[in-house]
Amino acid sequence: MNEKKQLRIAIQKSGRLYDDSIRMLRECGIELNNGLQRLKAEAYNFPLEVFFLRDDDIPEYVAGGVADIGIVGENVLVETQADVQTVHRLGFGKCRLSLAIPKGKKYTGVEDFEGKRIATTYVNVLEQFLKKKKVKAEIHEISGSVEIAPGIGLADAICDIVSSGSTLFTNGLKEVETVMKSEAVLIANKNLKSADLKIIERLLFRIQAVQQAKRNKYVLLNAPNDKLDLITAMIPGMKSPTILPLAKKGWSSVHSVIEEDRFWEIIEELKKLGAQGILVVPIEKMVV
Ligand code: PRT
Ligand code: ZN
Repeated sequence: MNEKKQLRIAIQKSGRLYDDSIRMLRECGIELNNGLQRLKAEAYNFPLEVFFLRDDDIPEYVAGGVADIGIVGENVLVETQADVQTVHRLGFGKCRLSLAIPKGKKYTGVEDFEGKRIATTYVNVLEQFLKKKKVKAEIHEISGSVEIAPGIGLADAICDIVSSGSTLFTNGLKEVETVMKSEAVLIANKNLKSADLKIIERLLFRIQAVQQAKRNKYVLLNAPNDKLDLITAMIPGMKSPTILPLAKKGWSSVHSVIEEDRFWEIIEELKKLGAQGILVVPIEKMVV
């Protein structure tokens, strides 16, 4: 392949987004040459150069053109207020930025934060939220271990990232308001040249194929011919199901694609309609 131009992508050096970012690239068929050196890596089968950075720096590096695109949590993107465009939601690194207070305290509503001290790393996001809610509070910026602030008398409440809630729980806190929901997003510099945009388009095409595949399953089943119409209506697939005659008279094999979300519901219906030998297989890539 004639690949002169390389797109530069910034991903987290280590931390919660690292594994999923690398996995996503791998699922897109992109292999990195020196992933272990962890400063810079090159893909040998795709025009991509990977920079490994701290997540907080990624939006600014992309805005400034040091990298062309990047993968970062929306929470960090909104906090840094970097002038970049969000190209695609990646579906991993899901979490929420929430306000939490000591477990024993009563909570009636967001107005309870009036005049209170709130510790957070996300000063800008919290400020915007409180402004929208017309609440005036004292925001204390701390860079790490925000969850211990109320316990040591540094704050009345915290605003921090929550995923399972166990950090809050073990620190005697309860979540009372969601400030924002977040997931990893693909961001891009706003002034990319058409050669870069073409590579992004190729990358996006692959990302979408991977995401689509994860949302769907391939299903194979045997159906009595007199129920074929009903059964194929249940599993319309991408265009229409494949129907092949079985060696056993009066029976057909039906192949189709079903969505993960409705998976069990559909399988139950198919069984009721007389489908037998139902096989469900994961899909690796799916291009619609
Ligand atoms: O070193 P660098 O600056 O690059 O990394 P970092 O330490 O700032 O970030 P990192 O690796 O912790 O998180 C990177 C991104 O992952 C965040 O910006 C979020 O978009 C996303 N993410 C998803 C999370 C979590 N889940 C998460 N649970 N980020 C942080 N946490 C922390 C949270 O701060 C709290 O301490 O996990 C704890 C809460 O988790 P639970 O499961 O106990 O609720
Ligand atoms: Zn960080």
